[in-house]
Amino acid sequence: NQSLLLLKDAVESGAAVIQFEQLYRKKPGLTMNDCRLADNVNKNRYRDVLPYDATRVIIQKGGNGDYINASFVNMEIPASGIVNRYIAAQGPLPNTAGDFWHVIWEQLCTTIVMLTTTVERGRVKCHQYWPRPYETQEYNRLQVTCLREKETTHTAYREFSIRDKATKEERRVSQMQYMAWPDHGVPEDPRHFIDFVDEVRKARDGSVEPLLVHCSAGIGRTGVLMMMETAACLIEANEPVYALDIVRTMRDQRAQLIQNASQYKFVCEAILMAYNEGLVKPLAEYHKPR
Ligand code: PTR
Ligand code: PTR
Repeated sequence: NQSLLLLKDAVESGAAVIQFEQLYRKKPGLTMNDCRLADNVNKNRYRDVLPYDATRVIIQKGGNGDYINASFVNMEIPASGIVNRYIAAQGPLPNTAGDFWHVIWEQLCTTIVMLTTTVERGRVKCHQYWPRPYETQEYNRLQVTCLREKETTHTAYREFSIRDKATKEERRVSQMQYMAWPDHGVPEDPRHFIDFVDEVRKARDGSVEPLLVHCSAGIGRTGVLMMMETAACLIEANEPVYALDIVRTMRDQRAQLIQNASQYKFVCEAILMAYNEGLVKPLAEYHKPR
């Protein structure tokens, strides 16, 4: 894969980081007005991290207005015909946790990928928006129950049922949390991260619904994960991986994705590692009996 040889050179020479820093963080000409309306400002965790009007996720029947700080991001894998769909979101606030569950319900999400802990170095990064094991919490029309929870050193897996009180319809949603990754930083171990992204790909496989990815602001760590999954799919499809184009395509849909050069360098190195060590497994292999 010629593009990866070029990427390797660019990472090693430092050119990759320089090119990354020259990219726009926000696509010129796209408006961000709805997020600034009086009813919506207190639904943003950070004043400087906002969704474009064009790609923001609109809540239909949440009961608390139609705004949430979340964006649709679609990443196409040419040739294979696959479009990986995402909703990139900030970590819910106490006043937006209900809106968050309504998005999951309305957009038919089956998997939540959480890339932050609720508190980091004494600061709240994300509201604990889900109920504890075996407990149920109500969010407007929706009743959410935590069915199970399994923690490892770096990750936590939880399963929820969501029930619409009006229609009695019930669905399952799983949450995969990666815990070894402070904001503004990079994961402690690229291998753990590559394995985690592999788990995410397995969880997504076969479903066309958007994967809901969030961290604290919904730009840094969320962008790294989306880029890694996109690159893994491109490698699998034998398509070139043009790293800067991936960032640009993502930022045309949510501003500032991938927060800093160290995160960009990290994800480029993880992509190269995954490729060189054959860590990207064809998705078909997951379905073989073990
Ligand atoms: N810049 C942030 C704001 O505008 O709200 C404040 C902020 C600063 C938030 C640092 C998070 C920060 O990260 P850390 O908790 O890692 O210092
Ligand atoms: N104003 C905050 C800051 O610059 O610190 C916004 C911010 C916070 C940006 C966290 C990115 C952050 O990281 P992540 O998107 O990975 O949660």
